[in-house]
Amino acid sequence: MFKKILIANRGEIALRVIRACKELDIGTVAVDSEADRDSLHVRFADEEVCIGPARAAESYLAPKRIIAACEVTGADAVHPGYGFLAENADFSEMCAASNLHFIGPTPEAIRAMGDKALAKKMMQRAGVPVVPGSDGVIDSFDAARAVAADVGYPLIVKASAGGGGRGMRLVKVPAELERAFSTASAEAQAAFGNGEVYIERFVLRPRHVEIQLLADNYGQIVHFGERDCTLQRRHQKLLEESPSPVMTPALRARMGDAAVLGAQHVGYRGAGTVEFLLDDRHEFYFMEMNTRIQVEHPVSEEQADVDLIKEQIRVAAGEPLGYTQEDIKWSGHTIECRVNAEDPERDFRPAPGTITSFHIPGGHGVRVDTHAYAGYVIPPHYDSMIAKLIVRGRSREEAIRKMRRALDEFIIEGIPTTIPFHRKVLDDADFVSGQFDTGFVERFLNRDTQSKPVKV
Ligand code: MV4
Repeated sequence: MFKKILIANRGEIALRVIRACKELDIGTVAVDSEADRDSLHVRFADEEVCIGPARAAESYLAPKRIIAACEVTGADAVHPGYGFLAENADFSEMCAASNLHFIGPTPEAIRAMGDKALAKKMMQRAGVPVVPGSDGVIDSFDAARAVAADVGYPLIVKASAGGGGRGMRLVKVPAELERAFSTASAEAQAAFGNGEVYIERFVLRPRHVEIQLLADNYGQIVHFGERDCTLQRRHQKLLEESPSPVMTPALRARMGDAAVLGAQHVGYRGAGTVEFLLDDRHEFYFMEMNTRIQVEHPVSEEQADVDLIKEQIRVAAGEPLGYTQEDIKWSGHTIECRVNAEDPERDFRPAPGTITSFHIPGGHGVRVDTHAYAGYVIPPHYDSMIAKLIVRGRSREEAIRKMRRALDEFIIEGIPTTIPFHRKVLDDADFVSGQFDTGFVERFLNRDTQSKPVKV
């Protein structure tokens, strides 16, 4: 097992990893920027190294500074968390070259899944359902026109180097194709230094459902069921839940098997997530694979009663899984609300500042993952998420009631947060029914008046 892990991240995820390390008797090194010296991850780690100024490019995104911090402290492994360097194949190679274990998949897997067109091809070859479209990237408008005639409209042009909603163009009619193809490619070239694009049929009113995976170094892979992340705004997830309100045991088995099959095909190791689009006919299609632990991992932890970070560290250290798919059981219902320092009344504008009072909800089935506290100053340089509120109940109805109660108890003063937004969503008839798609949040926000709160 590792002796000392350096956590190359900040905020709640840094704290989350430190907690797992403590329970595994592994030493911890926190790194921080000059803007994060008062952060809780620094307080709770065994050691701290300040790696640079507030600007992420000179601190959390600076591979050399992080590797230097490992060398001075004698850390033997690096946990990248999510964001920052978590899906940077070059960084994982630099770690290996410095005799450091990067806690994550191989650089080859990170690279392959980061190339969205290649990832889709590999998944298709493995037998995972994909959205009908071009066979890989398209290099001319003539080729695009030929594919479009086959695929039909509406269609979507996606950047190979994009992902997470970046570099996409919806094309409703043939007349829009040429512009969409050239602007998508030019934008991708400017944003990612790679102008390659591919084409897919546009799946109407889908849900976003993803499968949590864990693979050891010996080819054993299990899944921990799904998370429904349909509730998003501009590709930012706001609320996640498990099970998906539209899931059936048969669909879960098929989706879980598909995700495991795809991961086996790419020789996957570690924790990962396969994202699917799910249409209204219960057909699902591979969307992307995330080669990191995700923000919403606690939903699966609560649902399947597992500490995914500890498991991720164990398999990275070379331990075999030690259990099979049949050993994994899920029960009840889990919901997570992301609490962001943003003003829902002002287009969710980030609102950093000082938290003057902070009271965390508690009670049975309530979990809060946060690095914030009363008096904490939220720096303006990073992500605006300050807490995750996770509740579980025996049923979706019980979880909704518990979430309403917990949101009412969560007191944060000094800055605006997304708590009032979540509270309204939890009263919404369409949310409560479970019958919604990725357009829910936009429709909800554009409504003149909120519908009467519904009981569950
Ligand atoms: C799609 C799609 C419809 N059809 N692909 C958005 C994020 C990126 N991972 C892919 N995305 C989409 N791809 C096809 N062929 C609709 C979306 C999409 C979406 C997906 C999941 C959650 C929210 C979304 C919001 C808008 C568009």
